[in-house]
Amino acid sequence: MSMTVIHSIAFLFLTAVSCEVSNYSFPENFQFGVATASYQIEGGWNEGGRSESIWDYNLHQNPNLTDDKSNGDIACDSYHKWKEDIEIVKNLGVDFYRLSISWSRILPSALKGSELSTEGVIYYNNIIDELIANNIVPYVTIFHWDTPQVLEFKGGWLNETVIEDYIYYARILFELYGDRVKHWITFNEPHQICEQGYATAEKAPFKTLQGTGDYLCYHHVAIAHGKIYRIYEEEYKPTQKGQVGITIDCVFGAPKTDTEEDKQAAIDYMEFQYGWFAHPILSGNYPPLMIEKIGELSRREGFPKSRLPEFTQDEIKIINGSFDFLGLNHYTTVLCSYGGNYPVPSHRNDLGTIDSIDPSWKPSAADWLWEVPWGLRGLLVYIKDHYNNPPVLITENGWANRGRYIHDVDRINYMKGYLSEVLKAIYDDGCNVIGYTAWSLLDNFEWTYGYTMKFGLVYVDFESENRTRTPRDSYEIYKKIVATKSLQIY
Ligand code: PNW
Repeated sequence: MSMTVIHSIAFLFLTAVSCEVSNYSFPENFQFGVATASYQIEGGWNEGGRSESIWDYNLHQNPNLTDDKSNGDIACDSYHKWKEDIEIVKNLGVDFYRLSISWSRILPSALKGSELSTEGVIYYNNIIDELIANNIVPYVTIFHWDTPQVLEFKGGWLNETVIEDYIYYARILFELYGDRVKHWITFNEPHQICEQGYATAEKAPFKTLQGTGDYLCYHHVAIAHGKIYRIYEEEYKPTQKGQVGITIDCVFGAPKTDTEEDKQAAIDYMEFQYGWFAHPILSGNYPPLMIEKIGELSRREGFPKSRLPEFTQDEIKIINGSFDFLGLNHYTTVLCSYGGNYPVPSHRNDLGTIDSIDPSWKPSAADWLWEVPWGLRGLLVYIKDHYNNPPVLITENGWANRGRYIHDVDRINYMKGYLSEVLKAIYDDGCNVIGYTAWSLLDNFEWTYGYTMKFGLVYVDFESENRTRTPRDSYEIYKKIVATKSLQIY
């Protein structure tokens, strides 16, 4: 027997027995996709008149911000290799490709009223045309963390003037591409934009305004989202007939034990970690628990008013119900109980719970990601029960490892396990899940982990000038899942 045959048998055996997969098939109209984001793959950081985003600026100033002292100057070089990327997407057979647009590539001066970069406009125009020519539906994220540095100098998401700048930019995208793009995601993960960007300094712009900057940031993001949703609804939807949603990420919080106290801790956790973002959009305001608790703590801490800003009645009207679909990024789960020692003030102190994990959970290479497939089902049921079963599009889910690792059996098991739970949520629980997106098409610039952390279905050789792409086993397995709409692929 040849080595290849032995290898294939071992591979089949491993992937077939290591997790129990659901017998259900995905509904006929269920959409499968794969995702990337501009700063993580494009490179070409100063080409075609592009200006610096907050990531370019901060990493150019201080290379030590990433584990491998790297940045996104070249990344996967998708600024030049976009056609090859689309071929890889095409060969995967997915229904859609979720990409994001770099604001500073389209509008180098960023401010409301500023001029377009012709090269930037052409770059995305080509991509969109090529996707459509290949029968792949473009799903476009308008903002995936790469605020133009020009805006950050004015306070970024802490300054309410950014709302008008964002609206100017998003309108331009509708004008330029809305004839062909019918699926828009206004923001990727407000939680990470605001908490990691403005409070815990884990992401650009690396600010440490805990318990204040994070709340103010999301306040402006929510208003910008609501306003642009209404603008699209009134001015573009009648002719362009597209859909607008937002992607909210959530680590599912389950009680640590079945005591009443831990159950309540998990409820609080979900209100603060998911409701903070979802509640305004799905129910019109911040969760009552957050309004009450942050108001009370702010008073005790000597603040003249709550650190959680208040929406006006007009804003509530605009934001409430501002979605055609709800994007969900989900990777992992934690166990909740009360406690923890956090800075005062801070969002985590306001919440008042501590996260732990079950030692039986399989860890990934990322220190925040364990394989807990049932958490995804729990989260989908949570959304259904709390928010009247909205259409949920899973816009990211994926597994991290290190190294080349072409035979990535761990990623395959993770994906099958999580997709099994999606099937149970659809058929056993009646959740309205409309699609699934694998993160990510390519290994890419994984923020402060640099290139050390790999989420790709496709391995990218960052040592080679050509940034050679090699599909992993998970790419082949996902291709079969997509083609058969089933997890029973052997
Ligand atoms: C996402 N969590 O971020 C981002 O949208 C991607 O750009 C990123 O590459 C990907 O996940 C992998 O990290 C997240 O703590 C960061 O659960 C953290 C969490 C979730 C998503």
